[in-house]
Amino acid sequence: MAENQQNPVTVLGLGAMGQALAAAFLKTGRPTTVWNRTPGKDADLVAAGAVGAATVEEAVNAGEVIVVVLLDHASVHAALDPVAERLSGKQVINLTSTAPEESRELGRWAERHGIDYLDGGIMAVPPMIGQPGASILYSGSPKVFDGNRELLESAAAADYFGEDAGLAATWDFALLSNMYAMFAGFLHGAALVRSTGASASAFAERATAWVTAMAQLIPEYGRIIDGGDYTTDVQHLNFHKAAMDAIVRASRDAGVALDVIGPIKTLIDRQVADGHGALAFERTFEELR
Ligand code: FVH
Repeated sequence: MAENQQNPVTVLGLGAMGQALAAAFLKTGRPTTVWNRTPGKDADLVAAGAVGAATVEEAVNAGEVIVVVLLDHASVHAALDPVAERLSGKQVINLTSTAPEESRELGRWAERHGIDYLDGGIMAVPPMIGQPGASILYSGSPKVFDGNRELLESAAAADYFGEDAGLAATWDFALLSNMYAMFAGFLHGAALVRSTGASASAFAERATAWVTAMAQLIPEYGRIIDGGDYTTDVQHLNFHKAAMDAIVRASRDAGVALDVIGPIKTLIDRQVADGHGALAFERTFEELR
């Protein structure tokens, strides 16, 4: 029997992401039931062939695989706790953004109720779902991951990190940390350039090329950190301190706040003060853990 006949899917939560995921599942011809706390968000999906459930209980009864795409950890419990007994023996794939410990708590909750639990972190925005470039990171039950590959890959590339339910969220949030720091750096640079009258768009063009070139160095950062040898002949922390001091002076002169760049200066200053000035910038990793 084909996977879609074996496993009707239910999607709980029809925000922007839940709607995109349900639409991707429907496109594969899989029987799909949808539910949302506030009624009225299922019209397009029902027109495309989904079954709209009036209650979460009805929705859970209809699916063997329950995909949960709600706001946060609290909303997952708010929706699932009342139907925990109904979920027993079923598979729950939770794609709600939850902190790693919250994902682990949900894994333990699921185990107590006889539910197979897979946690996921979505590395995409809703329009990317079903398109190349979207990926979802998973951890938790290998049985749920392996048994639903076709379903999962209809939404996005699927990568499995291990049985610890908190792993996907850890990688998700690590990547988001990288992303937020990059965007915040852009905002600081745009504020600097704007002080001269140049446009943020002009800066964006140059910043894109610069960040793309600098990103090529990231694998070497990884190798150095894993090797734990921070000795260097070039651009040691003393060098970076001088550069950062100048950037901070330039920012102050331009009236740009130091909220983004200030913490990086603090990290460098601390290492130099502690006698690590001759080591590479990558040593900053040691200050963070
Ligand atoms: N949208 C994105 O770009 C990001 C990409 C990365 C991953 N995130 C996470 O995905 C989760 C859902 O995101 P979303 O974009 O669908 O979010 P909203 O459009 O705000 O929809 C939220 C849904 O959650 C429902 N909800 C909220 N609280 C409760 C509750 N106590 N009980 C039941 N449902 C609840 C809400 O229902 P309603 O307000 O319409 O009644 C929406 O269906 C999220 O974790 C992102 O971080 C998306």
